[in-house]
Amino acid sequence: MKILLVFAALVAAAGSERLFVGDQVLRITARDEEQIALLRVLGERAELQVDFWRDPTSPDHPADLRVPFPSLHAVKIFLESHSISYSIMIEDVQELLDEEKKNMTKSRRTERSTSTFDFASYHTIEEIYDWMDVLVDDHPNLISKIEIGQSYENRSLYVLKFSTGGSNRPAIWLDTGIHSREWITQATGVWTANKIAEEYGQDPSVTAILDSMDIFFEIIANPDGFVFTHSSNRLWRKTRSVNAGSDCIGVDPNRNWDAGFGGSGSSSDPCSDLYRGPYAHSEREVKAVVDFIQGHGNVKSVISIHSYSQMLLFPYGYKRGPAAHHQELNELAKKAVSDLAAMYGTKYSYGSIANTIYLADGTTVDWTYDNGVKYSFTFELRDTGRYGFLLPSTQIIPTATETWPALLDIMVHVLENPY
Ligand code: INF
Ligand code: ZN
Repeated sequence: MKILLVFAALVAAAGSERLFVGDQVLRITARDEEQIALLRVLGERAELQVDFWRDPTSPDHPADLRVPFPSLHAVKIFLESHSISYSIMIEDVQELLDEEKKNMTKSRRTERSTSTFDFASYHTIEEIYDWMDVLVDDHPNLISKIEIGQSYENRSLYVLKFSTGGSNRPAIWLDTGIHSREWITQATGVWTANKIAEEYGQDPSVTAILDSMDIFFEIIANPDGFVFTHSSNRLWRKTRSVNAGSDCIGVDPNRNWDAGFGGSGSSSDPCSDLYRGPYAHSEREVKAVVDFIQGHGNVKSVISIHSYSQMLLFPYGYKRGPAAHHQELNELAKKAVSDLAAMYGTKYSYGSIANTIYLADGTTVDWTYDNGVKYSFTFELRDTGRYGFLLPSTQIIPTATETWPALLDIMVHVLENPY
């Protein structure tokens, strides 16, 4: 087994896959604003190449930081010398990546012999796009696949359309995977799309929803990034567009929307993971959704799914003041997280983006909300940091299963509260 792993590492190295041998993820608890400021300084030291999985924001909200092996010593000395407390969440990032890869290979073998899609495994873009065609073939009167545009690297941006007829019915939009490394989201997207298909005609709520509304589901909202997470760097978050005047690649597609674009909750540095891009909607992956939602004109709810942190969030992110429908969104979020927790006890926090995590400008749901979509929500799925973006595939089905009642709560509320 050891030999196999060494072999796998060599194969990976022979390709151009980035390895994370010895990298650790530290959970850091800053005790005051001064320590938070020190953590920002740490993040700005480019030579350390640290990667904030969760940003330092407030003393009651710990930061998660991936530290490359060569920087570990310096970072720990820095933290200790400033008396900033931390614990080690992930001892060796590469070990989790090796495990993840092994599980994908194992699952692929059983899928080949049984010709069934394994919802409990992570998949490549080819596997997911092939599965979409099978789903459409199996439900020709309910589901169709539409292409809303192409990515920067010219991949199709596919959306599954669930519709039982009518013309331009009120619609619900769902997206997963806009941040490519958040693999639990695309996996939850696949499970959920399948669930919607299975439950139409069975579950009274799903049936009622689809008898008068359409659902649009973009499962791989950032295909270039997703391919890159499989081929080259498992922890890639952004798009893959080339930035003029910089060697750094990509834009944060959750800072690129025209809602408070360019504020303090994003970066103007193309090398940052929070780079907002040269102008709003510069990213084809974002512009395609903007054009779709505007062209449709009857989208009543947008649910944009991220990970990790276990939160259900709603506007605003670019300002602290409450949204006009704060009360209603807050009540609905409260019910949704309570129904989610009822399944396995998984605890979610909820509230506006700015007051629950941090000020963030140019985000999806702020743009949709400001453009007339009252029911705009963002989920942050499991976990709270034990595995972070590297959530084991054994948690895919539990995560998707517990999220389902929360999604249904929102969709039923949209159905029952036409506007
Ligand atoms: N975190 C938040 C981010 O984009 C998620 C988020 C969603 C922020 C909506 C603001 C609005 O910074 C992640 N995952 O993407 O860790
Ligand atoms: Zn995200």
